[in-house]
Amino acid sequence: MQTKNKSNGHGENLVAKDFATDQDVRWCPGCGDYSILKQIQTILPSINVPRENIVFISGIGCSSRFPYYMNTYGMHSIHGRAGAIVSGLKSVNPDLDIWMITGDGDSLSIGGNHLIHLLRRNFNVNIVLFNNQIYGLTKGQYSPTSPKGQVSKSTPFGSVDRPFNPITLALGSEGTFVARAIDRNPIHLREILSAAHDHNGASFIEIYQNCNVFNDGAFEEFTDKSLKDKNTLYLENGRPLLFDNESKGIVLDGFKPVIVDMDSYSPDDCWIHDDEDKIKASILAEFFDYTEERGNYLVLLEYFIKIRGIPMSRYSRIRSTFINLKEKLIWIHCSVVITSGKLNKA
Ligand SMILES: Cc1ncc(C[n+]2csc(CCOP(=O)(O)OP(=O)(O)O)c2C)c(N)n1
Ligand code: SF4
Repeated sequence: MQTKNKSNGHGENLVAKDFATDQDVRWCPGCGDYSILKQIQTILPSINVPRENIVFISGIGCSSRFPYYMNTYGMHSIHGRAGAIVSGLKSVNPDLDIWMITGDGDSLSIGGNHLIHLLRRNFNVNIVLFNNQIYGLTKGQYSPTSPKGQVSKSTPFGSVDRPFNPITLALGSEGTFVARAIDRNPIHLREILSAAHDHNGASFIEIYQNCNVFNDGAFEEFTDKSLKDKNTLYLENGRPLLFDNESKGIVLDGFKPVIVDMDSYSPDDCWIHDDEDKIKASILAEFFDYTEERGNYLVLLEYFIKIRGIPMSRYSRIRSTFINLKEKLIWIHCSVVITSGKLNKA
């Protein structure tokens, strides 16, 4: 992974630690958030964007403390509203490189409405959703991704709700880049973050993140040494769907994916991943999600889809009118963003 930036527009050679602040990181020891912070700081020197053009915007939650730890501009905003702020900022200043940091409670519960419209509008921004299947900051209530039956402080007898699958939600919201990664696989996570940044449109990454205090081991099937190969399939564009050291594969029986033993099949029989095929992405995301009926829980990592959408551009036309009409309002809004940044200029 390249960590040096050849040129960031100012002839600076930045490295990962240039993106760290002097703030004490206040996550619990062992929290998966640390890995995500580290991987984002690691890829930023290679994205070729000056630091003063980078903005991290979050809502509220443990994950949403993220902008404090980034030596870029940033805003730790209001619970669930990061999507609205990201949309507003990108529409008035399309040149900014905007990253939205959010949690499963923040963006799938109170902020669900903003998230789906941010995806639908396809602004060229990066949305990073830390999914720990719990509300961490408010000490362990169940969230919209908690599995049915989850015992938590707010569901002492087990949750009766059916969880969202963030991937099918993003696909259904017309997402043009939809991917899943996990905190415990840093190499893969960095690849996905870089690919998301390269995508011209709204990139959505769900990251499985362990909350070791309130929901420890939620993703153990995909991190435990003896289990992870059996349960994890890495999608690769143009490649057959193989996993468990290529001993298992996936073939299509009509429209139904079926897991097969590769003793009796060849890779040519398998489903070939096409990351521009939205219908197949939806089948993959739907079929391999956990359901009581199906009982299987094979997780798919990598991007499900990377299609060329039309990034939001008509807003730039509206923008000039808006600025003329509401100049003062725009300036108030922008100054909030700018003064809450923590860019330590060298
Ligand atoms: C309007 C509003 N409602 C509720 C809250 C309380 N609250 C703060 S964080 C949070 C949940 C955060 O969960 P998640 O997004 O999963 O983030 P995590 O802490 O797990 O990273 C809630 C309900 C709030 N701060 N503001
Ligand atoms: S409560 Fe959970 S999500 Fe929050 S910092 Fe601690 S381990 Fe991380």
